[in-house]
Amino acid sequence: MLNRAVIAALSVMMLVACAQMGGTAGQSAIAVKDAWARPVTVDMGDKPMSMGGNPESGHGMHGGVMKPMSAAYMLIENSGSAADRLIGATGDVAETFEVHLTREQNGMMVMEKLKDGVEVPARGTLVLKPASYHIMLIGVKRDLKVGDKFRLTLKFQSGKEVPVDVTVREP
Ligand SMILES: [Cu+2]
Repeated sequence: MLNRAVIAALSVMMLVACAQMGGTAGQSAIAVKDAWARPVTVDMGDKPMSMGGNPESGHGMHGGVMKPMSAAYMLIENSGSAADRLIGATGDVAETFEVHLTREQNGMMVMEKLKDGVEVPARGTLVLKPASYHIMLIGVKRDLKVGDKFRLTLKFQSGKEVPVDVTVREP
């Protein structure tokens, strides 16, 4: 037979359990896998610049000035029950970080800056990959050679900031 003390204790335990569930419901839970970025040479010397190929690689015009650029790719997993948005990144490897989408327009590959970022669905994965979503590194400050590592901090709409170690490799 249950006495009042036991019933009270059970009630408290159930309340705590509910509060804990409530605390995690409606939140994103972010984990990042397989982060990598394209190599880039910052000091071009007198070597000619290649203007062709994939717009995510190498050197390009940004704000009318030729700046060394790279792009970072990764899998962003959200095991939480609420969607979130990747809105940007910070780090010391470049001057500016932007969330971009590469897509085809009139037979040309063009990059679009996503001012509102990109959604990471609840219990889903956002894939950043070449010719699709990526984080553009604009004004890269040092050579990024294959095998180098650097740190980015991803920023999400929820306020979460997620540090990521990125390895430089060829696409
Ligand atoms: Cu880009």
